[in-house]
Amino acid sequence: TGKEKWPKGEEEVWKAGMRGVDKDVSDITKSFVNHAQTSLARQAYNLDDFGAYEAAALAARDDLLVNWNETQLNYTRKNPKRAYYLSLEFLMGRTLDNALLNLGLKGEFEEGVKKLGFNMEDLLEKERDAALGNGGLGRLAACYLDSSASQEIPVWGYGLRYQYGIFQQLISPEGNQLEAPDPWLEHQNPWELPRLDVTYEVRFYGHAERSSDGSGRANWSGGQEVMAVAYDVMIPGYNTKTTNNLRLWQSKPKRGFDLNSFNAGNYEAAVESSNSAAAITSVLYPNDHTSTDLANEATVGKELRLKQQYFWTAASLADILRRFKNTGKPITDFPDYAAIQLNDTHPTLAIPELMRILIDEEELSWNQAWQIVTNTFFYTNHTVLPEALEKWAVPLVEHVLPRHLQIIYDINMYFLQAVEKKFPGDRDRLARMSLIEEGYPKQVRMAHLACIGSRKVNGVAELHSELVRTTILKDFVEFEGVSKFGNVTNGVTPRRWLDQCNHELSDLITKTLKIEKKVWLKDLAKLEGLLAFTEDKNFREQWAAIKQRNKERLARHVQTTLGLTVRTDAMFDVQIKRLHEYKRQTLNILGVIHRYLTLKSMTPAERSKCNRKVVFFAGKAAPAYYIAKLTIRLIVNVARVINADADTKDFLQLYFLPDYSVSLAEVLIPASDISQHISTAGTEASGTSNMKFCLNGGLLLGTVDGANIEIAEEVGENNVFFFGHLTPAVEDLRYQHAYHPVPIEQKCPALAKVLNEVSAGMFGDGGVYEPLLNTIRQGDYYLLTDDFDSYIAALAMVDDAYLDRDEWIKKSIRTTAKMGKFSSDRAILEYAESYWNLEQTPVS
Ligand code: GPV
Repeated sequence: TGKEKWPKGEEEVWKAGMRGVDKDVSDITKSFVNHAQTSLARQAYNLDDFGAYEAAALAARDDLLVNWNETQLNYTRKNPKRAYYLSLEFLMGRTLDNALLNLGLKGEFEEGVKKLGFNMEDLLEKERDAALGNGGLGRLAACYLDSSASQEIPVWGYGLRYQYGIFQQLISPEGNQLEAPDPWLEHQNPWELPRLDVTYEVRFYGHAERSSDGSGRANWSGGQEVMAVAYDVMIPGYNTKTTNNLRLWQSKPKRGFDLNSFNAGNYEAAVESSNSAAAITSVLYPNDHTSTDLANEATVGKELRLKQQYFWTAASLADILRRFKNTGKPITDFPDYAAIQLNDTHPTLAIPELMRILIDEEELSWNQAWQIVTNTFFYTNHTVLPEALEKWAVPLVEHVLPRHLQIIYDINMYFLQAVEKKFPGDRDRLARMSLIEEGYPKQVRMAHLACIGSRKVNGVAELHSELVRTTILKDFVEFEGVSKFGNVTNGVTPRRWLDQCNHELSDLITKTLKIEKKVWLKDLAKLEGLLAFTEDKNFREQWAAIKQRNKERLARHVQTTLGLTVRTDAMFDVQIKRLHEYKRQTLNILGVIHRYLTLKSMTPAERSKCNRKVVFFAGKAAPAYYIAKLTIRLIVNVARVINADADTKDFLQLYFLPDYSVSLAEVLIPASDISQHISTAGTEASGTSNMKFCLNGGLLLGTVDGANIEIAEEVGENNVFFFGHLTPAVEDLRYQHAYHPVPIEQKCPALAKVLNEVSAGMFGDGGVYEPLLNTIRQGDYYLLTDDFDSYIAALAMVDDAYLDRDEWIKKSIRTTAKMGKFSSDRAILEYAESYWNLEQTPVS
């Protein structure tokens, strides 16, 4: 295009002042020392490991910013269609190691800090996790950001800048979970860029008055106005300049305090209104898989959560629209330039909000506005569990967002008219499909709103997407046609979940495949080349030795953090995920007790032939989820008893590792021989940790559920351990439990024996656990009594397989080799191509 005119001042003076990305160790040490000296006001005399981490982070951040600036300028110039990923959760974990990996500067930084007297591994440990999420849903968002940038796709994330992330989990001496706050912003956060000039006003409450001119417009005024301030987090791609953006909103009072109240001498009320504005982004809600009406929150808690959702969607939409308007295109072109992905129903208010802007502010007709909306949004569903489907009480929505309730009712009216036209006289269908559920109070069904307001809807694994089509959204498939309802099987980023967390294995793979790491880490199907080496004894030995060192690393971690000694000459069996009845940690712990009782009943000679095993659990329970907390308590107390039993402790150890996090997962996953993904069939939408374990050569013990099925399809059924009833049987089994219950002693004597030992106090006061045990004895909604025997049989098969160590290692290699499909690069490219219609836009 020839030379462009320099924007301002003297080009040479500008250019002389600009930095590039550091390349040499000497540039890096210079930048490090410079930051220690000026940004941190420290010197060699008083720089500790934490300060050194901060100096390294600031040096890396400068490099990221160079690329970030170029990427954003490139996007502005080329103006490609962009996607916006709206998620209430981004479970990022630590950043420094990932930033250096993606910049290609790991080695240089390591050498640089060594010259300055530090050890990189120690510095990395000083970083605190950014834990703005609960579990799989939030971590998926983080993997997708990494893959978008790595694949050079123009995607921005939008979320909230919570002052407090997911709570810190403590375990009391009795085994109870205690929650402590996570003030992660206590120290300065080098990974964000405050954009104090990027602000929007967001309104709550007030009144909405429809105009009398028949235009359908309304005027919404009064109420509370809160400011949204942007904080940008740089998202570097792997081995590319592309560095995308994650914009997090923080709330603040519109004015420091309400001058009117202040003048009237009511100082307290003035301060209170500013408190309530700040409260909006104060804390991440710790309820996973729970709609607010089950979250045991007071009305204030529910209202605050609704305000969070609206605050975030309103600020994000205003920002997206401002960016679009800067291009000068007509508003009707909006869907050609912006695709908005709704990560679950949490951002669904974006649908009525965009309608409001288009109708009340842009003065479009209803039909024009609806046309734009339904070509802009895409909705991902992450669960079919009824209790997790979001609903908001109509009176609450009316109070907080009066104009949006009007719009929701209008959407519903036009929608139900159309349904009635297609299915005349089918009143049941209308009631089932309505956006409003009848009752006291009436409720807005957010999944229905997200569905009809979106261009496409997807589930997160094949089975789950089929269940979406045939259960919760069946009527909508019949009404709108099946082609709107698709599947994008989840994925995980191989950068963090293989190269970073298991660099020895990654190096062995590179050496063996003779393919550059930067190639196969972005084209994970290349792992298949490992299959050719399963018969290579030397390769198998190296493979096994790395697993062993990863176990030792985990054992060291447990030793230093908990003071406990874990034996490493044993099979490591791991279940790490949020505590939830459907995930059936209870099945696992009852299986452990069964194993313990079996070992106890053996002679020493019999025992000595048994497989040695260490079982690990980790995971948080929602603070109000009583049964989940009781499960933790049982695990901790079983561990206390069996780890102290001299008869069995050489053969069975059990640990509950507190405060599960991304960083802890990075140590646990590479150390696992077998991991458990044992949800009742049809309940786990996908699972993503199953993919991480298998990518690291851990085998899978699981039910025929979620992405387990697709993993087995890839690695072959003889390399996974499946058990339990299948999805189609579940409904029937539940019916049997409800109407023809069989006493547990009759149905499953092995399980009955375990429950009786718990009741009788083998692990401390048995009475404590009655409410947990009763969920199995009565109702047994998650079908433990149906699956227990086949679970125990599957565990025995795992033991047998492990005894043939050579064959086990082959299975492990085959598993890793066939995991290419589960890269989040594949998933994000599917969204970009089949949903958003985006193109790769490299920095030129
Ligand atoms: I809904 N998921 C989650 O972590 N939290 C939630 O509130 C809901 C869903 C999870 C699913 O349980 C997993 O199966 C899935 O892999 C993950 O979302 C990402 O899709």
